[in-house]
Amino acid sequence: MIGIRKTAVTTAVMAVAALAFTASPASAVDATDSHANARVEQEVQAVLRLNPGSHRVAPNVVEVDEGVTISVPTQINDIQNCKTSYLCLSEHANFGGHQISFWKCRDVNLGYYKLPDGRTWNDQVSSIRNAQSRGVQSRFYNYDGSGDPDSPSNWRFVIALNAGHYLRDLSRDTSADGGYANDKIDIVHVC
Ligand SMILES: [Ca+2]
Repeated sequence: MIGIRKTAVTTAVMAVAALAFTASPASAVDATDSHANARVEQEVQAVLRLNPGSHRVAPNVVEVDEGVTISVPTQINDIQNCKTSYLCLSEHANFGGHQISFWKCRDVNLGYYKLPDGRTWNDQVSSIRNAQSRGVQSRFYNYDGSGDPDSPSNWRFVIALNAGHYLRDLSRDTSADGGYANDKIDIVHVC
């Protein structure tokens, strides 16, 4: 019984994931054209100001570090795109809110990057899409609260996500270090 259910869920997840990665809503693309509204502009300027060394790469996207981008939703309830070969972490469940995305294999401390309202990205992630190449696994960690946050000896494993899959609501996914994975991730092992 359990085996059958697992198979069904996996198939459904892969089908929806494929849709999510290929779908490119016309409205979202149009809205990121030269007509970015005042809120988008204000938030982009805040991201630029709060993340030293960053630069704008699209009307609603700022590259804050090599291979790391922060994007603001063009419409409040937009589901942002997650481009092929990117790992995309969203502020809200169902891929809503602001997004921080990665395309370079590295370990990233989310505490170094800021949302437009000044919060750091650690403890904020609620959903994840992994649109990297097949066979790649991303891993996510929680800083244990003491010692060097950049030292893996101070990280606790939370959850992993293979390429081609997503987690749409981390408040429903258990964390390997106890409790649930929502608003907990601090460190991202992109690949
Ligand atoms: Ca944490």
